[in-house]
Amino acid sequence: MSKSKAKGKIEAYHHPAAGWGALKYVAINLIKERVSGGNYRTLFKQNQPDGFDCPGCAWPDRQHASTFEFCENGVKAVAAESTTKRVTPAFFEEHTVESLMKQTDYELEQHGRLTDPMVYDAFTDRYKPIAWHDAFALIARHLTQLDSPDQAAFYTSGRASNEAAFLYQLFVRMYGTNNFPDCSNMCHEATSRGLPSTVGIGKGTVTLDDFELADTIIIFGQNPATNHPRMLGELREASRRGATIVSVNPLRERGLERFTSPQHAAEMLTFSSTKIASTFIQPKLGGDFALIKGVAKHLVELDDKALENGTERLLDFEFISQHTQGFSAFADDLRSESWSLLETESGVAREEIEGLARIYANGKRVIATWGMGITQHKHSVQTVHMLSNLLMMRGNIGREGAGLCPVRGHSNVQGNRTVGIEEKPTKAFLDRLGMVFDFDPPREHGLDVVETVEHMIDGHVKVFLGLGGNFAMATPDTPRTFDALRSCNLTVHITTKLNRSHLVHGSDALILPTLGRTEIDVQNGVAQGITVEDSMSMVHISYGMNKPASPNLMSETAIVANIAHATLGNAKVDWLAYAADYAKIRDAIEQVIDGFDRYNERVGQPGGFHLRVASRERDWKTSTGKANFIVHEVQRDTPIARAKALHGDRLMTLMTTRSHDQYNTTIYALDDRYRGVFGQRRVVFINPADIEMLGFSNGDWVDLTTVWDDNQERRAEHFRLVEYDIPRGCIGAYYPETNPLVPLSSVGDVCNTPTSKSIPVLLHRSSEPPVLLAF
Ligand SMILES: Nc1nc2c(c(=O)[nH]1)N[C@H]1C(S)=C(S)[C@@H](COP(=O)(O)OP(=O)(O)OC[C@H]3O[C@@H](n4cnc5c(=O)[nH]c(N)nc54)[C@H](O)[C@@H]3O)O[C@H]1N2
Ligand SMILES: Nc1nc2c(c(=O)[nH]1)N[C@H]1C(S)=C(S)[C@@H](COP(=O)(O)OP(=O)(O)OC[C@H]3O[C@@H](n4cnc5c(=O)[nH]c(N)nc54)[C@H](O)[C@@H]3O)O[C@H]1N2
Ligand SMILES: [Mo]
Repeated sequence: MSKSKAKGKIEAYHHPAAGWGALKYVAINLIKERVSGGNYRTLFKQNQPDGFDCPGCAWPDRQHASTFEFCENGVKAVAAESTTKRVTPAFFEEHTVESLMKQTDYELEQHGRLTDPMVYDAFTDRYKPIAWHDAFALIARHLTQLDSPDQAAFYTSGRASNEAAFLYQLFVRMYGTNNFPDCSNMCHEATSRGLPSTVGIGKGTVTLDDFELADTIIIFGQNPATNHPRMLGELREASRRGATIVSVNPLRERGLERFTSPQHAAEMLTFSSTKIASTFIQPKLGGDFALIKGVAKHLVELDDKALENGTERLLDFEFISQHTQGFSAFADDLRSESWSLLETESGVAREEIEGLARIYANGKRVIATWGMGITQHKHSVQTVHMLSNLLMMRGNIGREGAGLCPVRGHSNVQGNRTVGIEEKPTKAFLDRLGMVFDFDPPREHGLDVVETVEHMIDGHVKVFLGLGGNFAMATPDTPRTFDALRSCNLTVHITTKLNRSHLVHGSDALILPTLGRTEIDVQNGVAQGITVEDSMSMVHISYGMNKPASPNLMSETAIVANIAHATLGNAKVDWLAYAADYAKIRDAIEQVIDGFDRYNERVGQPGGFHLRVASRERDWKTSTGKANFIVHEVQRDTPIARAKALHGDRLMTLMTTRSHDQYNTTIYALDDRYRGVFGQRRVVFINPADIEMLGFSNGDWVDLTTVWDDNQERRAEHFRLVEYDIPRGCIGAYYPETNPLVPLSSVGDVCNTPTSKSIPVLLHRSSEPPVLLAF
C-alpha cells in the first residue's frame, strides 16, 4: 500500500503484535500524558494481588504470575487516568460550551482530569463551580419534581465498582424505576439475553485454567491484540503447546498472526515471536450465523456417515442425552439446510466451512471466544444460540479446557449486571431486594439505551444521570441522541474526564468529578477497596494507590450515596454510613445476591473468588432444566438485503470498530498500528475490487450515507478509502465518528442492541476538500 500525500499515512504492519513496538508506544503515552514520576510505580501494581484492577478491559488477571502483566493498552488506560493535566474551574471560565463543541473528541480528552463539580450557566454558556452539597440538592429537586420516577433514566458505563453499582440500583429502585440503560445494551447484550435460553445463565463457562488445557480455540469477531491484549499471553501459551487457534473475522487482524511477549525477555531480545492463529476464516459481515450453522451441519453429516460406516461417532451422545433437549429437531433442521444458502449468507465456501468443522471435531477441548463481531448485528442472539448449539454437540460445555467464552468489554461490566444494573430484573431478584431493604421495588421493566433515547425524544424522559461513560457519543444516531439529551430538564455526569456528553446537555446540567480506579479512596480515615468481576466471573478487590487528581473529588460510591441521601433521606437506608465503609455494602450484596457468601472475607484472598456459574457445572437453570438446542432459520429478509435489492452491488455493509489507540469514545492518539493506519481516523477499509467497481481510486475521499426506511438523512463526511483485505461488499470504519450512520431503530432481535457492525450504506465522492470535523 502506498503512502498518501495528504496528512496521515497508510503503511502495512509487518511486525508481531506487542513486542518492542508496544514498548515504544508506552513510553510515548507516559510522556504525552505527563504522568509524574511517582505515578509510574502504579503501572507495576496493575492487576497484582495488592494493587488495583486495570481499568482497561475485562480480561481476567493471572494472579499467580510472578511477572508484571504488561499490556500496552492497559498502560494507556492507566496513563490517561494518571495524567497530570487538569480541567479546572479556570478552564471552564475560559471556554464557552459552544467553543468546546468545536473541539474534537481527541482534543477534549487531552485536557486532562476534571477537578471540581460544575454546573451549567445558560446565561454565560459556561460551566461554573458548584458546592457538592448544592449539586446534590439540585438533583434531588429535579427528581422529586417529576410526575413519575419513570421520567428519569440512570445510565451506567461498566467501570463502576460493585459497591457503587449496587448502591446506585438500590437508590434508583427505591426512588421508583427500573430505567437502567447501560453500556451492556450496546455491547454483550446478545450474549446476556441469548445464553440463558440455551445454557441457563448469560455468562461464560470458562476460567483461565481452562485456557491452559484447551487444544482448540476459535475466536469469533474479536480483536484481542488491541482490545484484550493480555489475552494474547494465554493464546501464546496455547500456541506453544500445540493448540489450534482459529480466527473468524472478515479482517485478517494482524495482531492475531504473530505475538512477541513483553513478559519473555528472550523473545524480546531475539526479536522472535510466536505464531498465534493458524487458520483465518473471513466471513462477510454478519455471516457468522450461517457459517456456524454450516459447521454444525457438516458435523451431523460426518456423524451420520460414521453411523453408516460403523466408525467412531463424532457427536457426544452421552452429553446430548443426559444434559440437553431438542437435539433431534435441531439435527433434522441441519440435514435439510441448503449448502448454497449457507455459502451465500456466510460468504465462506463450503470446503472452508467443512474444514472448520473438521478442526472443531478434532478438538478434544474446544473454547469458543467472541466479541462485538458477533453481538452487534440484527441476528446476534440467534448467532449466540448457534454457537451454544455447536459447543453442545460435542459436549464442550462444563468440561475442563472447554466452553463458552464471551469476552466482555469494560472492566466491571459483568459485575454491574450481577449486582443489579439490569432494566429487566427477575422477579426473584426484586423480591429479595425488597425483602432485605423492606420496600416494594418497581416491577415494570425499565428502559434500555435505545428506548431511553426514544423516550427523551418523545418527551417522556426528562432527567438523565450517567454513572460514567459518554452516552452522547457511544449511542447510535448521533444527531438524534444530541437532540434527545438537549431536550432533558437535567443531565448529570459522574465522570473523570471531559467528554462530549458534558457539552450536549439539558437545561440544567452537572459535571461531578470522581476518583478513578487508580486513586486512593479514603473514607472516614480508612483506605477503601472496591470489588469487580471479570469476564470469567472472578471477583476481586482493587485498591487505588495514586494521590487523587484533586482534593475536591468524591468517590463514585460517595456521590451515589449523597444523591440518594438528598433525594430519599435516611429513613429507610443510612446511605452515608454505606459510603463511609464499603465493607457494609458488600455485606448487603451478600444478603441480596447468591454466590457472595463471606464476601468480605473471600474477596481478600489472593485472586479473589470465582462466582458460581451453574452452566459450568452442567447445572442448567433453564425452563426445561436441560441445555436447549435451538433451531433458527437463516434470516434473509434483513435491512441489508432490502437495501441491496434497491441499490444492487453499490450497497455496502459497514462495520464500526475500534482502532488501537482508543478506548471506546476516548481517543488516545490517531494511529491504528496493526492495521497500518497512522495519524488519522477518518478512513474506510474496503476491498480493492469494490473501489474499482464503484469507480473510485485508493485514497479517494468519500461521504457515507445510510439506506434506511424513515426518510431521515444520515451522513458522515470525508473518509479516505483504504484498500484492505476485507470481503467484497463489506467495509469498516471507526466508531464513534460513524455513529451518525447507525439508525436508532436498527437493532438486534431480542437484545435491542444497535447493529453497529451491519449498517447498509452508500459511498459518494466527497464534494468539499477534507477538513477535520468536530460535531
Ligand atoms: N484498548 C481498548 N480496549 C478495549 C476497548 C477499546 O475501545 N480499546 N473497548 C472495550 C469494550 S467496551 C469492548 S466491548 C471490547 C471490544 O472488543 P472487540 O470485541 O474486539 O470489539 P471491536 O474492536 O469493535 O471489533 C471486534 C472485531 O470484530 C470483527 N468483526 C466485525 N464484524 C464482524 C462480523 O460480522 N463477524 C465476525 N466474525 N467478526 C466481525 C472486527 O473486524 C474486529 O476485529 O474491548 C474492550 N477493550
Ligand atoms: N458505532 C458503535 N457504537 C458503539 C460501539 C461500537 O462498536 N460501534 N461499541 C459499544 C460498546 S461495546 C460500548 S461498551 C459502549 C461504550 O459506552 P460508554 O461506556 O458510555 O463509553 P466510554 O467511551 O467507555 O466512556 C468513557 C468516559 O467514561 C468516563 N470515565 C472513565 N473512567 C471512569 C471512572 O472510573 N469512573 C467514572 N465515573 N467515569 C469514568 C470518562 O469521562 C470517559 O470520557 O459504546 C458502544 N457504542
Ligand atoms: Mo463494550
